[in-house]
Amino acid sequence: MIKTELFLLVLSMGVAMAKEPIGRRSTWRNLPNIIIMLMDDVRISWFLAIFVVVSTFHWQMGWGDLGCYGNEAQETPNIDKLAQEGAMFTDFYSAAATCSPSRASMLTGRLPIRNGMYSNNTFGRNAVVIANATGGLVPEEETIAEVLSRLGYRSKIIGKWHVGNSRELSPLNQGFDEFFGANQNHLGPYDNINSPNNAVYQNDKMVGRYFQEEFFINTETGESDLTRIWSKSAVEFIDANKHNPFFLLWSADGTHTVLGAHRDYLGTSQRGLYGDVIRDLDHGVGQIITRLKQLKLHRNTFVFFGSDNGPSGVAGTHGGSAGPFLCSKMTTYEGGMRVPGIFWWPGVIPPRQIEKAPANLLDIFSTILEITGGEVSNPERPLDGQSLWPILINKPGATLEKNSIFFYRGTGLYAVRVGDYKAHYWTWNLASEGQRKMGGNPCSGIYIQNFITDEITDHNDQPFLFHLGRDPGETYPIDPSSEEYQIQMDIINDARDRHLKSLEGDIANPQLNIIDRATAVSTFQTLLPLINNESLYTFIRNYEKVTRNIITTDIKS
Ligand SMILES: [Ca+2]
Repeated sequence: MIKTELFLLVLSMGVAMAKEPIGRRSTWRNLPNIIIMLMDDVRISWFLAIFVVVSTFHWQMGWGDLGCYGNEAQETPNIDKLAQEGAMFTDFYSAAATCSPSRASMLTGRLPIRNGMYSNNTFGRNAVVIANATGGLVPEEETIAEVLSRLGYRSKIIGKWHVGNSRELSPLNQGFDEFFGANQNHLGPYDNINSPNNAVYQNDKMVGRYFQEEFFINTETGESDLTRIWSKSAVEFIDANKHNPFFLLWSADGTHTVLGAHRDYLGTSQRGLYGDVIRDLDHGVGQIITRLKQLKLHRNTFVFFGSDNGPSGVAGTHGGSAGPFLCSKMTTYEGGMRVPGIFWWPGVIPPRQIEKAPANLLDIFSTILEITGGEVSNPERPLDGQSLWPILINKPGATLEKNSIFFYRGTGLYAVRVGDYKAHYWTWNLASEGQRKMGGNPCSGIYIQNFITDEITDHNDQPFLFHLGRDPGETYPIDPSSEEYQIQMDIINDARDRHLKSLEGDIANPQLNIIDRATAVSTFQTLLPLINNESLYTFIRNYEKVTRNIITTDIKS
C-alpha cells in the first residue's frame, strides 16, 4: 500500500483497533456487519474519477494523468468518498466475464468450474442463468451467507440474484434469511405467454413483475424507481438489525440494460442515461452509508463495493466503454473483467489506500471468513480466493504480488495473470457462436491481428503476454524471443499448472447446459391468483406439458 506519514498514524490506530473485533474469538456482540454492494456491468472507467481524487494524495499512483475524468468525480460523490475513506484496488477483477458465474463465485469463493455455474456445450461459451435455465448454484455449494448464518448473522439479498430460478435454487435456500428482488435481470418487457415479465419476490412471495406498477421502467423516458426501491429496502433492513450482526448483499442492478434512473437524475449526467443511473446508484450508496453513520454502526461495518463484470459493449452507449481497457463484458480481455474494488470500514481499514496488486471477487469470501472468524463446513473443499485482510489493514509484510487471476470462459482457461503479467492462452472476441447474428460484438471497432479473434483461437504454443502496468490496454505484446517473456511465461505456466492440478476431483457438473421454457413459466405459479389473462393462466397451469426444449444456452446477457 502507498501511504503517507499522516496515514501511517491513522493506520497504526486502525491496526490497534482491528485486534479485538477480528478473529476467531469474536463474540456475538462484536461481530462486524457485512455489506456487499455488487453493481452490474459497471465500467471501471467511471471510477477512474476516484483514482484522480485519491491520487491528489498519492500522485505516484499513475492514474493522475486522467484528469479528464474530473467531472465524473462530481457525479459520484458518495462512491468517491467511500474510496477516499477506505481502500481501493486498481487491478480488481470480477470472477467471470458474465453475471451468473461471477456472482456464484463471489458467493462461494470458488471458480465456476468448481461450483457448476458454466456450460460445456461449446468450448469457451459464456452462459448465464436466463429465465429458462433449469440449473443454477446447487445447494451443495456453501455460500458466504450460510457461513455467516452459523455465526448468528441475519442476512438479506436485495435486487438481482441470478444464480437460480427454482425454489430449490432461491436465496432462501442458500443461507439468506430474506430476499427482496428477482431471480433475473430486469429484461423485457415481454408480458406475453411465451415469455412473461420477470417476477419480483418478497421472500418466497411474488409481489410484482418488472415493467409493471411499482417495478415499472419507462423504456421511452428511462425513468424508474427501482434503484430507490432497492436502497429504501436496504435502509429498512439496517434499521431492523441495528442490534444484531447483519449481512446485506445490495445487488442493485440499475446499470444493466434496460437502463432506468429516478426522475431526480434523468438528464443530469453528461454521460447520458447510463450516467444518470450511476448517479442514482451513488445516491443509494449515500443513503446506506448515511444510515450506518446515523445509527453509529459505521465503525462496526465492513463494506465492499464492486461489480459482477465489466461494461457491456454490445449495449452501445447504454453500456458505456471500458475506458483504457480492451473490449468488454463476456470476454477475457481486460475490459471484460476489470472492475471497481473498494473496501470501507472507518477506524479499522486505514483511509486513502490504493492497492495495485491483482485481486478479485473470489477473495471476498476468504476475506469475510477472516474478518468474522467464520469457518466453512468442509475445509477440504478448495477455495480459489485469498483473504485481503492483511493488505487492507496494512499488516507488515503482507503482499498480493503473487496472487494469480484465472480468466475462464466455460471450461476454457483463456488467460492467467500473475503479478503485473497476463498471458492469453486462448482468444475469442465473441460471447458465443450465435452472437454475431444477434448483432453484438464485445470488441466492436477493435482489431488486433490474431489477438482479437472472431474464432476461438489456440495460442498455447506461444501465448500473448502483456505487462499490464506499462500496457493496461493489452496493445503491445512482449516479444516471445525476449528473456522477459521466457522468465514470466515460466512463472505463469507454473501458476496455471498448479491451479489445474488443484481442480482434480473438484470439477462440478455443468449447470447451464440446459434451458427449458417450462422453467421460466413455472416460476410464475405464485402469480396464478393475480392473473386475469385466461390464456396465460392456462398456459402456466399446464407448464409441465410444454415440450422440453433441450438446447444450448446461446444467450447474450
Ligand atoms: Ca453483470
